[in-house]
Amino acid sequence: MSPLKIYFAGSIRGGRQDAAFYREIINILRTKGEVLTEHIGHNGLSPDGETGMSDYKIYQRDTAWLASSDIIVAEVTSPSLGVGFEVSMAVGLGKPVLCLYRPRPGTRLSAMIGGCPEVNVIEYLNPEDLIGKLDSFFGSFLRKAE
Ligand code: 6K6
Repeated sequence: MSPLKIYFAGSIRGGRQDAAFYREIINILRTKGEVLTEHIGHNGLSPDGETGMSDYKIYQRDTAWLASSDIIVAEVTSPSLGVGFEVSMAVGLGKPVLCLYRPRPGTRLSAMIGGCPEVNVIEYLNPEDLIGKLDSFFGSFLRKAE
């Protein structure tokens, strides 16, 4: 059986303050399948970084990866237009969507994510806490897919 293709989404131009969390989450997700977007966790990826790729090329590449994936996992604590767009696109394509969110005083998850029946949301405190929650989510996800 081919490995589960996981599209991981996390803020880039929305701000890189959670990049260390993205790296840890990607490492956990790699135990569940193939992560198509490992670059989201890279240290060198800054909001204004020069990549040599036009925005159009980035859009084409990422939307093609998203369309080819089996599941989208988005870290949504740090609000990002691009991540919101990807979540909405995944819902439109009928893909399973899992959003990961760290609740913090004074902020709330967008109602467009938390209120969407097609979006699964896992709240977590830190990567250690998330390991068990992802084990349980992917355990039941893979059982249903069988
Ligand atoms: C490097 C430095 C700045 O920009 C880059 C290259 N940009 C991107 N490379 C790869 N994926 C991108 C890029 N910009 C946006 N995305 C996609 O949108 C990713 O899949 C992220 O999940 C999401 C981030 O959106 P923003 O609005 O926070 O940038």
